[in-house]
Amino acid sequence: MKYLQNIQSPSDLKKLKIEELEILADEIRQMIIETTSKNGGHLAASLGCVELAIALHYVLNANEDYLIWDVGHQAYAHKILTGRAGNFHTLRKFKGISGFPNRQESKYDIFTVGHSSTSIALALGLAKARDLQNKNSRIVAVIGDGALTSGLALEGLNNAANIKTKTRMTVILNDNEMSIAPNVGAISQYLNKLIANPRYNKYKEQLEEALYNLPRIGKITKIISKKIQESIKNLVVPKIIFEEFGFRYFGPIDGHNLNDMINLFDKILYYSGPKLIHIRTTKGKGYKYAEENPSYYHGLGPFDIDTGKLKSNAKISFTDVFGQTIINLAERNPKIFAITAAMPDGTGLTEFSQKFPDRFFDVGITEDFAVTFAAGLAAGGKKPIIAIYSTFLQRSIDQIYHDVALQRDIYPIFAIDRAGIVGADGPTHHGTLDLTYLLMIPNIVIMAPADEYDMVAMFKLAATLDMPCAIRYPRANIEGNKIPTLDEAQDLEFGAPQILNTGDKALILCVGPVARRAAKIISEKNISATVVNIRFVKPLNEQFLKTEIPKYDKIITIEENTIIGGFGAYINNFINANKFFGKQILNIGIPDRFIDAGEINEVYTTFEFDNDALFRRITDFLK
Ligand SMILES: Cc1ncc(C[n+]2csc(CCOP(=O)(O)OP(=O)(O)O)c2C)c(N)n1
Repeated sequence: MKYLQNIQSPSDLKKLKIEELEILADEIRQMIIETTSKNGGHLAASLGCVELAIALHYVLNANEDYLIWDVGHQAYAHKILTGRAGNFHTLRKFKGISGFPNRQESKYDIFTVGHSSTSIALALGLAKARDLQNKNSRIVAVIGDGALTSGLALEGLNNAANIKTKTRMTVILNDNEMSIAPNVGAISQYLNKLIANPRYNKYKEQLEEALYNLPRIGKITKIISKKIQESIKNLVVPKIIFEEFGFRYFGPIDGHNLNDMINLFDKILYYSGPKLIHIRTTKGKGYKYAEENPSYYHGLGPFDIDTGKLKSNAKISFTDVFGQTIINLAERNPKIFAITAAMPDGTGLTEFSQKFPDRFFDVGITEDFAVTFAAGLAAGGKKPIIAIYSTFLQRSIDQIYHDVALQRDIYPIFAIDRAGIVGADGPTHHGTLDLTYLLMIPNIVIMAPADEYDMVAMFKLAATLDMPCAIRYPRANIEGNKIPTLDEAQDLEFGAPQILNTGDKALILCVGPVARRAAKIISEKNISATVVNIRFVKPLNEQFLKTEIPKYDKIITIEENTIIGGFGAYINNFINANKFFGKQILNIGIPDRFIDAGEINEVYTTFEFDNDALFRRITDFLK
């Protein structure tokens, strides 16, 4: 690593020549590939942004300018260039370097991010604050073509040229034609048109030059020339939407050409007003397998560099169970539709999309739209299943409340994946809140499977219910080695809990797979307690609870959700409301703080949720 070893901070870059920066880019790529091959991570997007990160840090002054990465999964080169090369081997590890920009980790990470499409709004806010302080910093937001499809990003564009907010800032649109899967929608089609028509900028430059050389006759020439420019331009090229939004548009330019990018950035980042630079990059650039299959290498676990193959043996996950089950359901029920917000692979819907192309919608990174769109489908007589990760569904709380539940008579199904601790992606991605935000909404059924049989039975049941249903399941493998068919999973009675152990010292009410862990601990350690897989978090099975709770002095709840407003709190309310006074209660769940990244079991230890800690906490409580 000839050049990389001398880069302690971005200012060290400025000592290098372009040819040397090109070698540095190779060294950074090598580091990214080696580290992600061991630790897993967001490989393809980060490989696509190596030259961009170098060019930006070369031009910007990191001590006074601001560089904001949207989502942040593409920012590995940025991390390496900003003093973290030495620690980069700890990427995504417990107590290691975060997989996303993190404000607490480095002053060069302007915001902690992980959820998409925030960069333009953040940049505008920063720019406005800068203007009010009469400072001169350059502010750059880097956003992908996928992230640009979200309403939040478009709201950013809409406000950038607003009279009150019109300000100097730059959006760099990193266009690789991919979201995680190929990008979708009109914006992506439009960007393709723009790329197919690169005449625009050449033409504009020539025209500007010609006008500059005209004899000056004051303001009028300027105004007339601008008008001529506009009208001729509209004849020869597609309208530049970004200019209609008040941005100056530059591009498309090659996002792997350091020379071109450095020259352009150097020239225009101080231009007044909002600017958008459209760069073209290749996702996965420099690693053959990732270039060939950028979706697969978007984010993955440890892999073998030579073959590109994953190191871990494929096991069956809850996501796989979901994917197969809704295919099985859709075969029987033509009303079943599936919706993903840009994550067909991650949510297990790829096969469904191939089998039922007309009943599948990838709506881009638009979790809020996805829910409201599903409400429309449901009102039109369909049974839509919206598959979204718990953390991203946070974007849709109002849509679930207002567009679904409040309607009273439309019944979509929410398939909430990655509920609970997700591991190496860390606090931006842990699904710690969904029970809380769903419990507060009336008229919705919330289920949580403890295993694959529960899971299949729950989807089967949800497809028949005239109520909106949410089924939350973790990023985890199932214990068994096959996905149950619809017939193998016994029909589930609405509200029916499952009693896993019986005993007299305590009633332990559990949500999701932790029920099986708790039952195992209880039986292995010979603790006399009743362990219940509650299955239905809402509505509670009042009859069952009214019979069971009075039998015990001690009640324990266990859930992989924040304890604030979660299942435990819901049970506490139930106990109070029914005047079961004098009970001792222990609520086990996720504490009221942000939870770090790491292997799931390591992360569990940080809040005493691993098996040893559960045993200790239960036995202490029973003493
Ligand atoms: C709100 C939200 N939804 C979904 C995701 C998952 N996600 C991470 S990156 C990504 C695709 C982003 O595409 P793009 O902006 O084009 O960047 P690229 O990976 O192609 O560089 C998605 C859907 C997310 N991070 N945030």
